[in-house]
Amino acid sequence: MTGATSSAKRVLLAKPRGYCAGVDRAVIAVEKALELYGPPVYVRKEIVHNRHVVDTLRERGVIFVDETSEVPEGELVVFSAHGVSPAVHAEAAQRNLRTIDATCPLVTKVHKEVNRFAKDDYDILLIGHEGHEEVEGTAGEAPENVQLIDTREDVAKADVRDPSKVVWLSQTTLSVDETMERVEQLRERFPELADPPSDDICYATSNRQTAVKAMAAECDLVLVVGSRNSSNSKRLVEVARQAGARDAHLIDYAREVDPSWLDGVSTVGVTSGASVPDVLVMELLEWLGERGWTAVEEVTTANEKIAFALPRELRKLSP
Ligand code: 2E7
Ligand code: F3S
Repeated sequence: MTGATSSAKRVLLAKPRGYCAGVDRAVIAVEKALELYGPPVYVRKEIVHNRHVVDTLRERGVIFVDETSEVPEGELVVFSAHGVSPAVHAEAAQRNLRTIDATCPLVTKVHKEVNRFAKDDYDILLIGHEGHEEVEGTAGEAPENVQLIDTREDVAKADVRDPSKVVWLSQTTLSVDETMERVEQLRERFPELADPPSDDICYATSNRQTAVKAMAAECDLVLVVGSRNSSNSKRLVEVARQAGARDAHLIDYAREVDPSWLDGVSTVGVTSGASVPDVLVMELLEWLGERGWTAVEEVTTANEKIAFALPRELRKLSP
């Protein structure tokens, strides 16, 4: 970079960023439920892991609960985009709850893979983050067959009955590169390890990582809009750093930017996680604009056109 351009303030804006098709569908499902049935609508866990989305829906009459046992008998409950185990469905049925399942279809696909491999009596090594709702739901499809592989230590601890019948599957929102490393470590232990029939890391996760990677090396600072509990958003911060960004931070709102992060910075990269409404990114651009970062250049690595039909419980009600 020349001296002249290196001191110029500019923003590189990643595309794709923000809402994926599964989040769009899940948020619309809750909005439709509010419209059709009126408040309160219960949602088990955060519908998506975004503070702004959750706070806004709460203001409109959504009650977020941790477990279906907290939902009064006979009421309506929406299951979050991250998916639920069969045990949760069974508990809801037992309590006579009406349900709308907003599980992302790409998570349902992984649940089906678990069932298929469990039926063939495979040991399933599920790469994912301990405690994340998605892996709890996915593992819950066949708890006897699934072992969670989070850290490198978990690779060493994995215990399979027949090394010729073992497959790896994964959470949808992991770092693509780190997952491949974990697979290689697993394959060293289990050379006959089978691959999933198709990618489990979803298109939105990998596209957002590709976009941030494309611009990271040019950035003095990357700001990722997303919440602390959002796996895919956190991965974008890590990927930005690994791909050469000098610094990277996760923020929910523009007001959380620490002005000291901008000291000596000319190029700021901006992106957002799959659960983040674009209005939050626009507010960040405005905030940066007020401080001299008015030149915004979009860095596009893919054009996403994918959309999902609403959950079937809502489709039935549509004319
Ligand atoms: C559902 C699934 O809500 P998020 O921030 O969730 P993560 O999994 O990244 O914490 O993002 C959207 C989303 C991603 N994956 C929703 Cl399974
Ligand atoms: Fe689904 Fe991927 Fe979004 S799993 S909810 S499309 S991040």
